[in-house]
Amino acid sequence: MKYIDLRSDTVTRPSEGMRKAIFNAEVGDDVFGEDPSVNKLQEKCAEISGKEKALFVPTGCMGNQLAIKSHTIQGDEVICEAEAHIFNYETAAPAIISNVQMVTIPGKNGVMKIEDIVKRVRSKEYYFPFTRLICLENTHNRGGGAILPIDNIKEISNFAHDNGIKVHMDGARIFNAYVETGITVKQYAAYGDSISFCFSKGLGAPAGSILCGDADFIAKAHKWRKILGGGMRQSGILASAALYALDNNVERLKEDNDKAKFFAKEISSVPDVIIDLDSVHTNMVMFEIKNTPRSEFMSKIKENGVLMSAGTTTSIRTVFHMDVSMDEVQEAVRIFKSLF
Ligand code: TLP
Repeated sequence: MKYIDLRSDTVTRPSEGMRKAIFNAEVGDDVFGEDPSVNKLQEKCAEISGKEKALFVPTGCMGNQLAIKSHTIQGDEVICEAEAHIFNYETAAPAIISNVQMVTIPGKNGVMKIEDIVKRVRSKEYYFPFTRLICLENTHNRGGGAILPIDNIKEISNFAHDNGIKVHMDGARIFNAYVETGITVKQYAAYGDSISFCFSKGLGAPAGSILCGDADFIAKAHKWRKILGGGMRQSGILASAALYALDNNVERLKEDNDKAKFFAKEISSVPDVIIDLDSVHTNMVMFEIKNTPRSEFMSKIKENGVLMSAGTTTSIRTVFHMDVSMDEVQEAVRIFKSLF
């Protein structure tokens, strides 16, 4: 059976144009710093983010973990929202790699209130850990793809910097926010000391993410990428796909956001569906089904040809991307409604 795959935008496969770019990629040994495609990508991403330097990394997880490792020292505290990817889906890597303690703050759709952050920042007594870093996630995965309001980002960033705390933004899907708000990656990144974003999600590349920051920070991250086994050789093969994605697939993310909004609105008319339409900002839709365990619903809809994934601890997640056409979205809605 050919499924309509709404589990994640990570399932997108390289398009023909992207495969041609990969085929024609100029490559060299990036451990020697000699891969022209990687160097071009890093320069381009430094420019996009307005940071001094950028480092190509295999995954979004590695980008986030290198950021934590490079900003902190052992025993520091790192604040993030309670549903953050860094805290929930990265296999406790901050504890393993950076030996830091995570402080989680419950938010709404991934948005932390400044007063909740202020309360959790440690005073300087010797017996407290040092609050070193705040991690933001934009768009927010478990927040249902929600966009962090720019004023909230600004407020948190100003507070952090006034108190000697660094800010990292996990911008895995930052371009989904950009096409919706018109706020550029550079504008979002200006409030943080570092930002990471992914090419392997809605942008459609097979693998790869980027970490951007100042030169000292990227020098540390570069060393730690090697320590963690992420020093790649002819990775221009992947960087060329990322360059193609930046040139061709950014503006089209708006279509994915629109597909999600269409889907959300349609399923909200089903009385058994619990959904907050106001939280659907980009390419994800989270919902619950009254009186039906989610595993049961997900199996049922799978039998009918639609794949979905788990969202938060209770919700079901659907993600819209370039490998589901509008016709398929309409078909998914039809199948969905037929189950009630
Ligand atoms: N998210 C994946 C799963 O891990 C849940 C998905 O399907 O959405 N930051 C954010 C906000 C992410 O959503 C993800 C991937 C990552 C980082 C990690 O990226 P990868 O998978 O490249 O390590």
